[in-house]
Amino acid sequence: MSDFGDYLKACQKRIDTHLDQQFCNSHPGLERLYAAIRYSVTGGGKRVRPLLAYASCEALGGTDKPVDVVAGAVELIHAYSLIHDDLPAMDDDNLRRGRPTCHRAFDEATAILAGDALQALAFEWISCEGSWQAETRLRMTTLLARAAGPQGMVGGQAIDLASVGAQLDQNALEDMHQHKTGALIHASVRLGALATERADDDQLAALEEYARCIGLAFQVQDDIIDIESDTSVSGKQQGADHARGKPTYPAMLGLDGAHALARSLCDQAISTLEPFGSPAERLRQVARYIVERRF
Ligand code: GRG
Repeated sequence: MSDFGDYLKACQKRIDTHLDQQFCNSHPGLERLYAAIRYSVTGGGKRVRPLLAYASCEALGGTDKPVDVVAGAVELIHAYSLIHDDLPAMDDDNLRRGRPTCHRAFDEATAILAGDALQALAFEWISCEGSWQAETRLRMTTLLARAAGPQGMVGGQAIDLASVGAQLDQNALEDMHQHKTGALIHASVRLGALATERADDDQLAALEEYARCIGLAFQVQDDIIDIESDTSVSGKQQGADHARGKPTYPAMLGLDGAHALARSLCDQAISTLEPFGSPAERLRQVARYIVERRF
């Protein structure tokens, strides 16, 4: 088995190639919209969600079915969420991945439409992929819709907006993140498994628990990075979210407590993979990567 760094690069290249191919055509009259879509989808990013879909598929022995379709769909939903999250009505950010945000590089209306288009395309890709049975496609679209919508990511964003300046306890903070970030991470793991069309209920339940743990660990680590990168630059322990009045794990548990929580969630995630044996090694490595990453 190649080392994880090589695997990560191979998955990133695989999804980048797939996405490039989907958006290489010109669309007369829609050049600006497609330029904004390409700008947002092909502009880097760690590709954690596609990585999870690939690794989850591998845990079930892999497939000759097109797992790139679900890996691409979750990345489109992610890209759409970042475009809309950066808008003036939300976080009003000027930079994303070291470049101007979509609405700064283009304009607000184009950014809104690019996000809307990406969301619709994610569902189109899954529902039109004829390699899966119709029942599988229905299951996948329902799963992704719930993860993206008010019961998932959009609901989490609404809770987040309502919580600015509020005192959330740890349960409320976890609930917000399980919706806002965890739901799509969860969908990525499950969709990778469903793509094989041979995941049984016990395997899906185990993967669900794995996804719950790493979804939360991802956010805890993100809060830690936010603080530590800020500390190293300014010498002050105040991350961007904390500065915006948003509750964070380091603020609630202290930096050491947040590190301990991330490690414990990673261990829990890895322990749920025992029944899968060695095919789940990539998922174990992804769990470690999520809590060890520095950006
Ligand atoms: C606006 C509909 C709508 C939803 C917004 C998920 C979300 C809800 C907003 C994303 C903004 C954000 C900073 C969320 C916290 C989770 C997070 C760290 C997202 C960034 O994901 P990465 O680190 O990004 O995977 P890259 O750039 O690597 O793709």
